Amino acid sequence: MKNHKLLIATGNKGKFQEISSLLGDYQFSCISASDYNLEEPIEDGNDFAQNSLIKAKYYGNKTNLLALADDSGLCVDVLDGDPGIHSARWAVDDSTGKRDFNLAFARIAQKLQEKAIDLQNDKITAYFICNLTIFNPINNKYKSFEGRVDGVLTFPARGDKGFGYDPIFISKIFEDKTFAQIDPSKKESISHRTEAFKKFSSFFGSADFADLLNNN
Ligand code: ITT
Repeated sequence: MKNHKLLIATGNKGKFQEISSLLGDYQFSCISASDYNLEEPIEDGNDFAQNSLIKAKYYGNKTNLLALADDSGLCVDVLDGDPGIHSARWAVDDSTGKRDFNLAFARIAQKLQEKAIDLQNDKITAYFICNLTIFNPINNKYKSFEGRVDGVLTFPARGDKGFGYDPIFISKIFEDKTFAQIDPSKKESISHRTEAFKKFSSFFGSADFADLLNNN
């Protein structure tokens, strides 16, 4: 039985779909943050965990609902982990304020070329991080879980599935296909979000989880 209302605290449709799919078999009835007309919170944390907590607290306190937030991004080793927590910002077109991931791909390619990286022949290692935080606004308790998936970047971008940086990322397991070229269920079998979610789901049933849900 779906006995807990859970706000999926994200405005990103790609994330919402993946998180809803991961939560499918569990005890939550999912509500989208997009159903509320809220401004986006300012994500001024120094890492994924801090930003994930900022979002979970913001949306949880605004709606009075148990909230699950996701802060995630792509980290490129040779760029010292960039774009990292700035992954969403690297896709913003300054002239329109809208997101265009082709811009983000071009920005990464340019930074790599400035470091004399050969986009076709060098192995450009990278990883995605996902930090999930669940926050209860009634008792102020929260818990965070982090996942990672390693791979390499490829240029030009390929594929039309997935979202965000998926068209330039190839996980070690799917050797030549980007995350945007494989079936979403295959991405779900290994992704950073799934890794974080596995840790989250192993928390279900624990005394700490019962404590987090306890509003008395
Ligand atoms: P919310 O803050 O509302 O959740 P957002 O898109 O702004 O939405 P982030 O601040 O966490 O989310 O930024 C994460 C960026 O990394 C964003 O541009 C995503 O598209 C990208 N990203 C995260 N997970 C991804 C994945 O699984 N595949 C591809 N890109 C991903």
